[in-house]
Amino acid sequence: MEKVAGFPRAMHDTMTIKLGVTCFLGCLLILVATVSAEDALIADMTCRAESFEKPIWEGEFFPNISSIKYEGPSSRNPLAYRWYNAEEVILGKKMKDWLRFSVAFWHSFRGDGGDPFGSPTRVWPWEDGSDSLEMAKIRMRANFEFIKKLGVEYWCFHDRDIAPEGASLQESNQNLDAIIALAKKLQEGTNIRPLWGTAQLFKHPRYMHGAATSPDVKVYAYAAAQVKKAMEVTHELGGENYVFWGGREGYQSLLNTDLKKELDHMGTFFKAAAAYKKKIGFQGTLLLEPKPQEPTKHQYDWDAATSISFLQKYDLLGEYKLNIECNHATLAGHSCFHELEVARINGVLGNIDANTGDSQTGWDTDQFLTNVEEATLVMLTVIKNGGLAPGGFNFDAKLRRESIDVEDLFIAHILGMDSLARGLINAAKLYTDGTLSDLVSNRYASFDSTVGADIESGMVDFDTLEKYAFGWGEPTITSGKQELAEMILHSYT
Ligand code: XUL
Ligand code: CO
Repeated sequence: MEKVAGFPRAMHDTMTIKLGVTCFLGCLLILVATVSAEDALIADMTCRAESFEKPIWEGEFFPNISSIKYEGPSSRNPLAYRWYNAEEVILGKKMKDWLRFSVAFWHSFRGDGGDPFGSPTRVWPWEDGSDSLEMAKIRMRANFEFIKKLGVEYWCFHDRDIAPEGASLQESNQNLDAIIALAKKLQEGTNIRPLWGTAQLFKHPRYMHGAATSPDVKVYAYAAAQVKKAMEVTHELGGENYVFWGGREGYQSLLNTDLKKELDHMGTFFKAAAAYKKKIGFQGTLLLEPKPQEPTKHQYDWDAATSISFLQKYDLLGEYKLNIECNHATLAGHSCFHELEVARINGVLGNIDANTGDSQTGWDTDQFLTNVEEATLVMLTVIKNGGLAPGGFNFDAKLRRESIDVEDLFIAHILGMDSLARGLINAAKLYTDGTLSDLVSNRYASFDSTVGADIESGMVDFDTLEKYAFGWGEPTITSGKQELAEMILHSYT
């Protein structure tokens, strides 16, 4: 670990920034007060020396943690992978290409452990707690060191979590440009790129009635301008997708809401976004992220099926896919497997926000997905989908409020990555073995007959079906074999 003046490099640099301010005030006090000439001189020299130091944190942010390596399932090292072996080939593809892991900037670098009942618990060592541009630059450097040490290649961001909101839209755009320039520099010579970017259209009070679904045309325009800029910078950084999560696109009361108008506005907004994507030559996939509620009581992108029918109605199906988040799936009363399968069979499975909820907690806890059976089912869908590229797995997941060490941030990601890697290994065996898919196809075997094939191609009318029903008589009932299906799944988890 590099040390400067007896402190780890990173700690020293933060102190330099803080000292810069305290020194200035301290200098004045000491020089004005009646202290010895020697004390005043020492104070003056210290202050000069400190104020000449560049107030930029350029040292290591995680000095005690080196690059995370694969050590295999028997390892007991919490800072090593047990299952995620990036180069290992599974069903003809490297693990890293099946999984395409991404770090979510907002949780990892803006999350502070605060919840509706309590104050923040977590202050990363480099944080000064401000929303300044300088602090934003420091965080971006920390993000890149973290990504490199984890050995992943993607990160995801909202415009406003990487750069502070300014006094005007123009100033916000300038702040964003400054951070994007730095991120671009940090990406140079690496394979690191954004998996996706997005605009934060839910935090600022202007969006309290919605963004694309706001009743105020000025808010609609502001949101469009924000998306325009966020899409431009995602493109500039070589981002592979662009996400729309409509946190405020819904209602709190249907009594004051024109449902049709709001949905129509959302449709036109998404049409304009798709047109703008083409205009700037952005090749990334546009993704809608369904969530039923929270923060609003009803969000329009309720679940995969609702979002697909919305895309169909507004003729957007060719332009958009879905970003399925597991905790959003459970909030909608589904399993993650259900949402993924609905997206897959409709050809719109674009990306996964990998997280999970807590069965005893009713809200979006955004925990890291660590349940191996759930991970196996998630990966079974991904295998059937032929992978997710250009999408991947974004860890839209946060540390619990009580986890406050930088080491916890690594451990959480390592466990999340290992769980999905283990899920991939299990799902590949389950898929190759074929017992489960045979069980499923056997249930539908009667449709393999000539009559069945004719029915499936829509050639048989009700009169003909009635004739068959009279002739065949009472159908014999057969077992659904759910327990056997579960037994097969368990034999691979
Ligand atoms: C909120 C959520 C968002 C989106 C991006 O529940 O999942 O972080 O993923 O706006
Ligand atoms: Co999400």
